[in-house]
Amino acid sequence: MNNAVASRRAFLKLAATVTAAEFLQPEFTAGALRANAANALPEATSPDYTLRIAAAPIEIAPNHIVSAITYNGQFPGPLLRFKEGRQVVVDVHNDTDTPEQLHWHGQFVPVDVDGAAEEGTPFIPAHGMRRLVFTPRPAGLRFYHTHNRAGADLHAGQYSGQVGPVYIEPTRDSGGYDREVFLVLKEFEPSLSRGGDMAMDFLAPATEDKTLKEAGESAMKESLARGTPHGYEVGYRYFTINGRMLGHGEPVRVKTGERVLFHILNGSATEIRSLALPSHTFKVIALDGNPVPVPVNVPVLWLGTAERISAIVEMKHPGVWVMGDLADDDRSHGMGIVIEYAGQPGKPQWIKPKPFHWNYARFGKTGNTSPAPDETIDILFFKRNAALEGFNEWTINDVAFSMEKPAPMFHVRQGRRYRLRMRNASDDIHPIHLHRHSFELIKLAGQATAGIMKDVVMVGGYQEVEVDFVADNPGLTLFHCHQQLHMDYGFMALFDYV
Ligand SMILES: [Cu+2]
Repeated sequence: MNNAVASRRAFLKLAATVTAAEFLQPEFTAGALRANAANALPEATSPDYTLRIAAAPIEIAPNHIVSAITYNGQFPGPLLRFKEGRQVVVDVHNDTDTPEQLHWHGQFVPVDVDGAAEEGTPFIPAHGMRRLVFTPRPAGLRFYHTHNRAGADLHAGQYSGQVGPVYIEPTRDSGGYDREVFLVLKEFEPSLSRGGDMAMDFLAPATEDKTLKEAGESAMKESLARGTPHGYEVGYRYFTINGRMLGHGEPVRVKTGERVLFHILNGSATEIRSLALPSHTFKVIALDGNPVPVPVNVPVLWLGTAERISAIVEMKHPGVWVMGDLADDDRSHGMGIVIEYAGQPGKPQWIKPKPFHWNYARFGKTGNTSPAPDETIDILFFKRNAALEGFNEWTINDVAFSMEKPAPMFHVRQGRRYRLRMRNASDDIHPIHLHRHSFELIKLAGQATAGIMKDVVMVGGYQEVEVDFVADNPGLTLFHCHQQLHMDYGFMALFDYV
């Protein structure tokens, strides 16, 4: 245990049980307190944070209340601020009837803390608790969320309210901003439909792979020819930022000349989100919490499920604005937040931005300057249309993941650098996540890049994406699409260290 934290906790504990006179005696030195903490008091240590999983009403607009499973009765869950490298104690109580998993997304934690049953993390028992002790890293915007399977139950898993932000403060802050604002994007009241309307044409480069397209389209054609309808998709009725529909939460109040650092998290179970602020640009400084090599200004942000963007907005166009999703329907059902300059009257204005393509490589170093991998692993994503009671089944290298036989598919050795060559034979965009590690973007639909470290990457329809990771955190490691409907129906695989 970190000594500073231990002695502070021990101090609080002892301060409560000894009189002031006793406390002033010389044997109560820092050393004695530390020894006490190490030997006698570990179980009595109070946690840095306590999270309680329980159903609670969430008022997403005045008199408009949804019921959700939450952390500490609120949505989003409380912002947890950690210091990089300083050990923390988090108690997680589960007041529901369902065993839970709390996943520390984007952190390099061991398997028993990570929060994925597939890796072997113990469940937080129904009406029980687990104490988690770990060292937060790396610095930046992370988050925590449930890792339960939902399947066809749209009240379960990440469809409900179990999402909260984590900010791990770096040992040195680069500064350059006046204040921070955290935004969590999340939909409520999901329902199943046949076919969706998700934006598909925003990713750049747009280069599709002919072989992948032929494979995907012919499989789809055969399925439809047999009379199978399209597999289910999920849609939502209400859209929120920080748990409030557009116009019904506190606006972000700003002053002219301020530089506001927005930490934005897509907490959706299934959706890709966009965000624009009319007359302003976002200077993207970090993707998935990790500083980018080339911070540049962009007019629009796109975030796949579970992605995070940290971006500075210089407030230099006074007014009252809607920062919102480009999709009119989603924005008019709540996906936005008002940005209000001091002393500016009037209704919030929305102006549709010019078409803009999202290319991660914009923030990376040009060309392929990354070290060569020790090994390349080929990974093929495939959709079996409506194969599981109307739900699409997803395979990785022809295998749909199942908890009945969760055998690791990929084997790595510690210290080696692996290139994952991901090929997507479906027309969906998949936000692909690797647990307990970060990866470097190497090639995006044919375009080389370097230096961008992420833990989720959107792989476009019929596209190929390459990422590298160093096997430096032994233990079972889950690799999956972060779209709940996809991961729940096969789109997962395990890495093990051999
Ligand atoms: Cu997916």
